[in-house]
Amino acid sequence: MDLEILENKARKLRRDILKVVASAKSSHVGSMLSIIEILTYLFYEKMEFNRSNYKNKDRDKFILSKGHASLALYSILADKDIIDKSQLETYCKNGGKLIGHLDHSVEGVEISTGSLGHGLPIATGIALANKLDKLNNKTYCLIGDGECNEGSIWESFIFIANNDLKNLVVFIDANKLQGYDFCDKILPENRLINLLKSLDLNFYEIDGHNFSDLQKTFEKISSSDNNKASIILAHTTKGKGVSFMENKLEWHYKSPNVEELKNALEELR
Ligand SMILES: Cc1ncc(C[n+]2csc(CCOP(=O)(O)OP(=O)(O)O)c2C)c(N)n1
Ligand SMILES: [Mg+2]
Repeated sequence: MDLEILENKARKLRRDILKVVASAKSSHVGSMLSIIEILTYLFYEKMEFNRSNYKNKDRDKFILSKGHASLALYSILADKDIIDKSQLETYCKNGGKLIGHLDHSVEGVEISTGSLGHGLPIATGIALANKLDKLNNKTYCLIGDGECNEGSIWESFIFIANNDLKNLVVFIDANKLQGYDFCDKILPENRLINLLKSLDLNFYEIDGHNFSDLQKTFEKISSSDNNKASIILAHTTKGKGVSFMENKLEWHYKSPNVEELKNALEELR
């Protein structure tokens, strides 16, 4: 793993996202910035996912269950030339194909998401189907901590625990915030963690902005000798990388004005 390459890529993705969100005057920039290291690690280090193989049946699959962070994935697809780079400029604009919630009609997108609680059940089904087909691939799914308030997430976890889905890795983006408040004011994180531990799956807690943590966790996953799925609770910061956006509720919905964009890009030089 080349740390410098990954860090440069993460910075580039953050810059691309900020410019597009500012131009579109759209929401959810904080939700995108918290998952950049996880996505960078998966798409540039871990998964086999590129222009030549992304349509193969036996490729690794990635499901972004928190589909309101769609632009984070679209930016990677543009960076990998799977969609046209100029398409990013049409994001959330009239007549554009890249809408604010993830859309599977876009090349490289597995399923449409945005209604919270749907991505994990579908990822679970994909992992089960791939296991039955004896494919040697993995399915990765990324859900939000607020999204864990959805009942369908827990139906999925119980099903996952009962079905030996070793080929499934679920990330929880624990950025401590959801749409209208801090998660702890709604359902405290320690309850969530206790419930996750009770599932008896492979459970890891990491710093979700630390590439070495990500790498070490995947080493543990590949050396584990059981058939269980893995859950990685990644502690992250909403708005990560832009000091005035970090851990601030308003950046769930707000988009940066000209001055704010300039200051944000300055921090990410
Ligand atoms: C079923 C459903 N209810 C409500 C919403 C509106 N909504 C969009 S994002 C969001 C907050 C999600 O919080 P979290 O999962 O923690 O993601 P974060 O924004 O922190 O990345 C809400 C309530 C939705 N998209 N789907
Ligand atoms: Mg959250």
